[in-house]
Amino acid sequence: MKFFRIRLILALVVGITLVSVASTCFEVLAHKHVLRQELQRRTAGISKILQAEMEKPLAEGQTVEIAAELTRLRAQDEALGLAVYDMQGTLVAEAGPAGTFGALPLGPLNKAIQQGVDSAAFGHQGDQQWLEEAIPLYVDGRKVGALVILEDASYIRAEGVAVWRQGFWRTAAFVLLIVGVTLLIVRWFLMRPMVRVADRLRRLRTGEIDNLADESLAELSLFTPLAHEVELMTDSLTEARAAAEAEARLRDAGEHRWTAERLAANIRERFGASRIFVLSNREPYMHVLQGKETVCIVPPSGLVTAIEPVLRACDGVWVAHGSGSEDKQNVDEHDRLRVPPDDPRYTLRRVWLSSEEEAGYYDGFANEGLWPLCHIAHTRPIFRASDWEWYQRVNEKFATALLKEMEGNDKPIVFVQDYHFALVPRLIKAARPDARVAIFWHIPWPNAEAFGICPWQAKLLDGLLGADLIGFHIPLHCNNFLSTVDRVLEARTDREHMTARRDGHTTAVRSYPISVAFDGCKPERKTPAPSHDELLKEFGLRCETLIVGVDRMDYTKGIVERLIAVEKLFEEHPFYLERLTLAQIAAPSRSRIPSYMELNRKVKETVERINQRYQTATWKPVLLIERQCSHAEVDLWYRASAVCLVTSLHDGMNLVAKEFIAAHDDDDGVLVLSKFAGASTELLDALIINPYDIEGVAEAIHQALEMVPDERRKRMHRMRQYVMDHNIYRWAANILGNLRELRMETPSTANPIHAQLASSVPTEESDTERK
Ligand code: ADQ
Repeated sequence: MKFFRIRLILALVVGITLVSVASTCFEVLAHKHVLRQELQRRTAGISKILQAEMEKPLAEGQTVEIAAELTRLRAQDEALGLAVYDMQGTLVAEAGPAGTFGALPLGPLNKAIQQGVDSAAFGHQGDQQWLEEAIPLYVDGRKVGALVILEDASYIRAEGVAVWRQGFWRTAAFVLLIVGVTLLIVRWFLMRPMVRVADRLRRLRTGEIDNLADESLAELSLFTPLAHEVELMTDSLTEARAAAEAEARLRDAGEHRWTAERLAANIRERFGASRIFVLSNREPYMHVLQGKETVCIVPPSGLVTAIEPVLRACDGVWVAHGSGSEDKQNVDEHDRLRVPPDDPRYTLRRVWLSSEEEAGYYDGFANEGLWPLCHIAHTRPIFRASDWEWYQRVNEKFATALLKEMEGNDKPIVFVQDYHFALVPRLIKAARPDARVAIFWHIPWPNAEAFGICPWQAKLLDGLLGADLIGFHIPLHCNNFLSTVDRVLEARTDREHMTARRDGHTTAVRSYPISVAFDGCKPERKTPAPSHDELLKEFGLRCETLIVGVDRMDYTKGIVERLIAVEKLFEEHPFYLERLTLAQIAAPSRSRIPSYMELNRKVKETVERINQRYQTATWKPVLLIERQCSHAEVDLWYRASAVCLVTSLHDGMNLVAKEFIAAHDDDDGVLVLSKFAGASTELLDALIINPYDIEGVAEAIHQALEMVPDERRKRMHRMRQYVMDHNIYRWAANILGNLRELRMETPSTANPIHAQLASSVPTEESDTERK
């Protein structure tokens, strides 16, 4: 540090001095130049006046008069000397210190006499400096001699010296000031933050991590990339330490809870050289514009949380639609990039879709056809032949991209996501029989009659049966799927082993309830839950109790039914007026589709109606927040809310229910949950409701609000334990583990592992019974 300071001071002194000397030198030269020009101009002016007065006496040979006149003029102009010469260059008369003109160089004089032009030159002798100006003298247009004026120029040098002196003192002052300020800047803005960072890293190393999460590195903002890296390092070290401690705790307690690290280790161990390829419509990293800057964001999605540790562990490939506005500018020539951008571990391959492809495949067939087909929510599916064409073409396009990525990889593992890609498993398997292919269907599978509405159901089923493993959230969806296969295709289904066999290929059908990234390994939050007043302040509102609903704006989520149930609660229990607020956070979704536009209108209309009926200046029964929030924001609303309402008319699982439970580290809060959400099969301590029964929902909310704290805590605690044990890492480990265990068979061989996998799957349950 000492040497650094000395080196810094020396560098500053030398640098500032060199710059100052150079700048003073220019200043002196410029100043002298100006003074010289000024003197020349003044002398030339005087000589012109004298010229007229000398010409006549010279022509008449009045030498004495000339001398007298020169003496007078010299005194008047304070010139150093004046002299008149004849045409032979002989001194006619002079005024000035004796001998001055005899010692003069003859340059300007000769020029004036011989060439008849004005001429000037600076001369010096010892300390003396002068300007010599010579002008020709004429009589009747004939040259008769020359007049020479000597002006004192010594003051020009003196002024130059004065400028140098000033420059010296200025340089000295600059050096002192700049060195002082620099040392202060180094101390305040460099050393202090560095010492803080070093201290932070030391505390991290020694395990004193308690307060680190709350400390920001704002002081390091001057070095944004460094601060960012330190933040990342702090986070990953903190997480790694917490994970290691949690693992040790779990091992000690003989538990086998899944964590991201355990999942990664498991994948590395079990999959060896096999590479994993994931296909989904939504990409895990998206490049978008924020202001004028391109940023890489992670779209909120549970899938990224689950799949990322897997892909990181085996350096896999994720193929997805490149939907970010700046995505195309951020890929290589093969449309690939390495992600996560801060710590590249796997490859993201982006596939581009035209607006027609998106409209036909995504908006049309997937979201206006398959989505309402699979959800019994009384919105009629729309099947257009043109959309089906696009769906097939886009499935082929993604399959081609996937196959290209798989080239050179032996026995790859392929994990396809969701109803957007029903045809992909068959396409992959046909081209690469050595691949193990699984598809997870994130939405419900309805009963066979309902699915029969789809004109292309046989092709969809055939596409799906190309997979070795098909996953649904709950056993009911597995059974519905097998019933549909039975009814539509020539295939042999086996309910005991939960398989479907077609053209010599067996597909296992299993339930894997998806979940959230909650493993109890994150450092426990020390901050108390935010008060609802803090959250409502932004909207100018207040209340005593907050309840929350978080959904994509989708007609399957029962948002309108929920609002009407809350209105019913106020009718039945006016006690809650001015006390209770429902915060409904709704992310805009699929807003180009007419049924979604209609829902949006209906939700707003219902909120306005209820609010107009009951609201006061500082309170509203319903606060509608229509935007996509970050996970952190949603988490604050969950924590500040006493009750969470999940009123789906039909839902594969519903992650909001599990997120609410994971957020409540105070072991408090009540979940009101639709019996038509897959989550209701697992979260038995929630208050289970039928969203179509408005009075029933209103009463359940009332029951939730009145539940005694002890009961609330017991229920929440049990649900938290359950979600922790059945988290998203377990989900991913189970699917991929089962896929790995499937023995790849020749058409005639039975697959004994199916029996083993099927043992946990219950037998068929009637879909109609459940609804
Ligand atoms: P979704 O229908 O999207 O998923 P869900 O499971 O509820 O439904 O997940 C929604 C996710 O979006 C949650 O993580 C939630 O936090 C988030 N979200 C909702 N509104 C938000 C907002 N305004 N701002 C920010 N985030 C918001 C489909 C199926 C589900 C199944 C999942 C996973 O329909 O049944 O559970 O896939 O398989």
